[in-house]
Amino acid sequence: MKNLIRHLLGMAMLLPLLVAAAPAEDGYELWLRYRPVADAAQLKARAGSIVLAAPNTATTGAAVAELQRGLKGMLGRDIPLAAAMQDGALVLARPDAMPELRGPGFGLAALGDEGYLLRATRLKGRAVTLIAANTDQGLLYGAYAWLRAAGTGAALARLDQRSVPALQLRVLNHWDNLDRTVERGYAGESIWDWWKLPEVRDPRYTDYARANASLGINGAVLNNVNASAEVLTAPFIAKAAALADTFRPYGIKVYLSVRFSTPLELGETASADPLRADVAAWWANKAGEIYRAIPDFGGFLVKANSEGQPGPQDYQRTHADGANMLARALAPHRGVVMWRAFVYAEDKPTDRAKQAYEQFKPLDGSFAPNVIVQVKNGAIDFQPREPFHPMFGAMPKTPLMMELQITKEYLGFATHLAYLGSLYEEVLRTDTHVRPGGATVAQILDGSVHGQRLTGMAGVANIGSDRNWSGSHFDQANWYAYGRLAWDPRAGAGAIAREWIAQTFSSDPAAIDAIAGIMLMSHQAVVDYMTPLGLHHLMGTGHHHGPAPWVADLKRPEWNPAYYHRADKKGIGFERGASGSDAVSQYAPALARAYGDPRTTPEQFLLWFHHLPWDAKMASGRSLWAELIARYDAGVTGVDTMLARWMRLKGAVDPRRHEDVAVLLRKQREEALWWRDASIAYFQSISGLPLPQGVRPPALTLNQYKARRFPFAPGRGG
Ligand code: BDP
Repeated sequence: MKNLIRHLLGMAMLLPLLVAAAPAEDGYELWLRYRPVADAAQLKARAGSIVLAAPNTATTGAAVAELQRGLKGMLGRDIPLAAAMQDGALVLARPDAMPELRGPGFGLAALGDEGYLLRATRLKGRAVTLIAANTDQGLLYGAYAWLRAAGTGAALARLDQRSVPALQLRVLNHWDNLDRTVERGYAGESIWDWWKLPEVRDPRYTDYARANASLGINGAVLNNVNASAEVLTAPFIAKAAALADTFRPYGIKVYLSVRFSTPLELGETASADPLRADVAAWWANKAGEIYRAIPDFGGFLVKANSEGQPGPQDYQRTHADGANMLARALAPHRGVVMWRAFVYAEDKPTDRAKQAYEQFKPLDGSFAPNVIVQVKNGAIDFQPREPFHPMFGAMPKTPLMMELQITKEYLGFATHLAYLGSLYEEVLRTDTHVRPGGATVAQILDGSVHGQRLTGMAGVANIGSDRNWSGSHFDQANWYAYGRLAWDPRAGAGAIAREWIAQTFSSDPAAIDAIAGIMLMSHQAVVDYMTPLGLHHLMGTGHHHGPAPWVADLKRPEWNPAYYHRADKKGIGFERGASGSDAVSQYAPALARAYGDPRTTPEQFLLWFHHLPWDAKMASGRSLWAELIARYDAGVTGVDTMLARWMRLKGAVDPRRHEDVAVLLRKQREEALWWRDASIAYFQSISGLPLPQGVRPPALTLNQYKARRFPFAPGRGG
């Protein structure tokens, strides 16, 4: 008894020490935490040593180092690099170093330059795990895939996976300015410390590269699409080159956003007209200078003639004239131009949603082969929910890449939990109807429908210098989901969420279920409390924080929320059917018909495509007015549920991150309520209708909501 008491006392004294020994989780490690796994025995049996049957390069070195780091974390042991094959070895092999892999049983030829094969098999009489690829890059991706399999509890002894990326360019777009502010960034300053580069290379740059390589992201556009001419001066090229050197072993190419008028602004030409020989020569020389510093430079991203940015139209030239001139400068170096289709002009009365298609569709087929047109997922601007952009499927002779926003400019910044895997999946899986039998947006992107060679996807990064990278723990999942979908646009958002949770929070199946449940309901909740039933662009002016559906006095009509909802005494919504702007006609005929008629328009897009009377009858049997209110309420209830479910996870998730998330969910709850109340107060002032029975009136008056100001909201950039 005495002994037992002494023992217990000893334990009690030890406890604080044990707790102190486990470092508090601050999110820095992302999904590469490599914590001890439940089934250590199987892992031990499959990873006794590492054999490198491939050249020893910076990239294979990174693959081996990551395997060793991962195994050290998951098993608590240092795993040696062995020369000879033993049972239980992890074998990283290229066919040129291990010719037996050329056999038909391995099918390596089909893996291309980036794919990999993971297989539990026998080699040289030994039971091993093979990680095979044709290139070092493929081996690195394979190493990460094996670590993911190990970390998510896959049956390693039966492993047989092969994977090839469906898209070629899988890039992050950083909207980072050279002064370290980040346009639409909610995770602190830019991670690029331009001032200290190129001499100071923050170790974080390597961790950034590791995280991206683990997902297959192979490019980073370093600077804001609203680009400064300075980025193409010698000092900044040297800074970009330092980052490129750091990323190179991880297969990540550096790209730059360029300002179309750069030579003019730097005072080196008298014009920026793309058809002038001196302008073209300037760009060709500049490309040469860049490639001398960065031999594998990826190319340029260009925002031209959009939101006040200069472009070829300033000289009565077309987007194709501008893009092709830059493409010619990059072509000798195998660089590409990613030319953005996010254009709308203030002098055009046309529905903003129609303008990109109108400008680009006639140019189909006139772009140089190394130009890819970058199109946002929807035709307006990264709204909580949008129908897919009608350009997808409508440009059979032009490579198109999709631009998704990972940073949550219109979805509550980094404070609201909104898992964007659901949003991305919804767009990618939509049938464009451009051919009989169907063609999803994902199939348009992967080039299989129109035979495109150049393919890609871009994600506007949510990364900053916050310790947790993304401003909140759950925002890391959006970076993760983007990367996984850029590799395989047909992957499922639910499966991706589960995989992320297992590596990030907990490998306990019950916790994974509970967290996945929260994530998978989050996007709909945000849509409901912000912009239900197809409403869009109702956010606060400039910063886009919070509701401001009442704003109607801004200079450009399409900057006003009132332009988008068009609510009046009789009804609400933007009529884009034949009797309105006829934006529906930009879709394939089957979709144009469906979207053109409110009875066949999916309810989630109803007010996107139609202006309807307040008493229109909805599927639920309610009037549109009552339905709208019910949706706002559902959004708030959704956040209540998310918070309640999260609170039940106390103990299942480490205390620090549990509390971090709980604090944000409480803030989200307040803000969801604010969205609901302010929106109802405003729309009621327009419709003049009473609140349906039992509906709680807004807490404040409309004027009180209108009076809110956010002068220091983050993300406005420089
Ligand atoms: C909008 C942003 C703006 C960007 C623009 C773009 O509000 O900051 O510059 O898109 O994508 O969403 O060019």
